[in-house]
Parts: sequence; C-alpha cells; structure tokens
Amino acid sequence: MNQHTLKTPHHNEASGPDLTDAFRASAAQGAPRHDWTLPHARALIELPFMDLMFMAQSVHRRTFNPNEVQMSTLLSIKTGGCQEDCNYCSQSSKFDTGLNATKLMDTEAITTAARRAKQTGASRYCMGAAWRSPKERDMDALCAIIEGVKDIGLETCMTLGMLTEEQAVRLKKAGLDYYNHNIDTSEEFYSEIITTRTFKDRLETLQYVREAGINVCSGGILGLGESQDDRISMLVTLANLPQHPESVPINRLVPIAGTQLQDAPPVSDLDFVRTIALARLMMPGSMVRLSAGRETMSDEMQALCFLAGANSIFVGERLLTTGNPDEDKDAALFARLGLTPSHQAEADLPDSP
Ligand code: SAM
Ligand code: DTB
Ligand code: SF4
Repeated sequence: MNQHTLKTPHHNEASGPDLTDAFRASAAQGAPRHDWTLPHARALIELPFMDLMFMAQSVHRRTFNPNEVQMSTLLSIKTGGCQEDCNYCSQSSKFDTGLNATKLMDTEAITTAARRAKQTGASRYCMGAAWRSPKERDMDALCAIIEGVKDIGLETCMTLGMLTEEQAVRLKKAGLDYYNHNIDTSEEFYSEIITTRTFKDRLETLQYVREAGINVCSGGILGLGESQDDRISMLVTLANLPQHPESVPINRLVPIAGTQLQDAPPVSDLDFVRTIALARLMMPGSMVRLSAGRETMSDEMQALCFLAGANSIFVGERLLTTGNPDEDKDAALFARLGLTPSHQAEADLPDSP
C-alpha cells in the first residue's frame, strides 16, 4: 500500500498511538475481533468514503471471491396476524395494513415452491412465519418441512420468532441449517421500535440457536429513524457475540402503509453503503446480505453495496409480504457487473470465532 491508500493514523500526543489505530489496523487486515467499542467502530464508518470502500473491499477479497454473490429465496409459510408490535411490520396485528392472515402452509405446498426455487438457482430456502414464537403443536409440521426441503437439495433457513432451548435442538435434529433472528437496531433504540419483547429476549434466542449448532443469521433494518450511532451500536452487538453470525442481513426499511413507520425518512444511499462496509470490516468472515429494500436501489447503488462487501441477496419476486426485483432484472444486474451466483455456504468458510 502506498501512503495514499489509507488515511494516516492519528497519534495522541500524550500517550502515543491511540487505540483507534490498533482497531483500524486489525480491521484492515481482516482480523476478527470481539471487543469493539462504539468509538472504534465510529472511527471506521467516518473514514473518508474512498478509504472506507478501499479497506472494506480489500478485507472482502481476503476471504471471498469479489465477483460472486450468494442467492437465497424467501417464502412466507405463515403470514400476518402476529401478536408482536414491531412498528415497521406489515404482519403485526396492531396495524391495519390490509394483509390477510393465513395458517401455516402445508408441507407439500412448501416443497413444491422450494423445487421451483432450486430451478432458478437459489442455494438456500428461507421460510418465515409471523409468530412471536412457534407453538409446541407446530413443531412436528416444522420438522417435516425442514426434512422435505432438505431432500430437494437446498439448505434450509427458518425465521419463526423466539425459540426455547428445546425447540432449537429439535429444529437442529430435523436438519435446519440456519436460523434468522434479527436484532433489528441498537439496544438503546429497541424500545422505540418494539415494546412486546426486549433486546435481551432476542439475544437469548440467538444463544439457544448457536448452542444447538445451527448457523446464526442476524442483522437489522436501516431507516427506522435511528441515528448513525444506533447503526454502529447494532453492529457492535453482533460483532461482540462470542462467534460472529455466519450471515448478517442488512435490510432497508420497506415502508408499509398503515404501520407507524409508513412515513419514516429514508436512509441515504451513501449512509447505507457505509453501514454495509462497516459490517464487512467488523465481521470479516460473515456473509453480508443486501436484504429488503433492493426495489428502491439503483444498479449503481447495489454495485456500491457489493463493493463495500455485501455478498448475498434474496432473489425471487417476493420477500415475505412485499416485492423484490424480478429475476430478469437481477439477471441483467449480474450480467452488467460480471457477477455470478455463489454456492459457497457460510458454514464452509474459515472460522471467524
Ligand atoms: N416473526 C419473526 C421475527 O420477527 O423474527 C420472523 C419474520 S420477520 C418479518 C423477519 C425480519 O424481517 C424482521 O426481523 C425484520 O428485520 C425484517 N422486516 C420485517 N418487515 C420489514 C420491512 N417492512 N422492511 C424491512 N425489513 C423488514
Ligand atoms: C431478513 O433480514 N429479511 C428478510 C428475512 N430476513 C426473513 C425479510 C424481509 C421482509 C421485508 C418485508 C416483507 O416482505 O414483509
Ligand atoms: Fe411479527 Fe416478526 Fe413482524 Fe415482528 S417482525 S410483527 S415478530 S412477523
């Protein structure tokens, strides 16, 4: 690297190089750490944009092929009527969003949809349920669904709300590969967004999932009215878990009419890209998923997200209840950027404890 590749380190006159330099140096080398603090992470996200992008892309290339992006498909297996009050969500029964609530889908209907997804190139099938937590009476059906989707040759991921320790173990035994459970935002801002559960509840489920041996998928949403420090704090929590999540979805809020956040001011493109870069630097071995909100992103904006280290997306015309770019549009984007679908599973990656 020549002297113009990164901002010169700053020195504290009294005590020599300050700790920020140590964090910055280890981040530049892609060394995973679990002792992040807000000021040290802030010093990275506030780097000049070119330095931040260069650093994030350099770290990205140490572990990943920069021209490959993993693709997952989503299916809502139980829609609407949720008891939680997440104030961004179309599926909360606290808001009138015009959504029809459904029961848990039949295993056969799910496996039929999964077979179609496999044909379109997805390597993982993610199934979401609008539950606070699964009921014991649903567990047999959930296990049968996991077995059916695995038989098709797809990796399985579920997001069902909070789990008990026993439920996590049962899902693992049925063959579940990943569990998605987002912390959504910072601990400090959490109660502004959700009041029917706590940040601690979320962390507890993540611990059960990890202990059961299921790969962890956990991230959040930008555009909830949070500050930059809230975004940084959310990533500090994720990066300071005993093991980094294998997968970190970063969603841009899809504003839903009827919810409390229907008119939330959108997060700027460059602030979104900076947050992706910070996630890449703080969790260098994790897949960073550019999740909800791609319909509002230009090709150029998505290219910047991939340059910042995002390497996974959801494909297919629907997310859970909202739209996603259609397949032809994504195929054209991949062709423009010279990207190819990756089949690398996070679980195959070098450990980033
Ligand atoms: N009910 C389960 C739960 O909350 O964990 C699983 C489904 S929930 C819809 C999965 C995640 O989708 C949420 O944690 C949130 O991060 C994201 N999400 C939901 N609505 C969204 C929206 N309107 N825009 C962006 N992301 C959203
Ligand atoms: C995640 O972080 N994003 C996905 C997945 N995990 C389950 C869900 C996005 C939902 C977007 C709003 C909707 O379609 O209802
Ligand atoms: Fe329910 Fe999940 Fe939506 Fe919250 S995000 S209201 S828990 S479906």
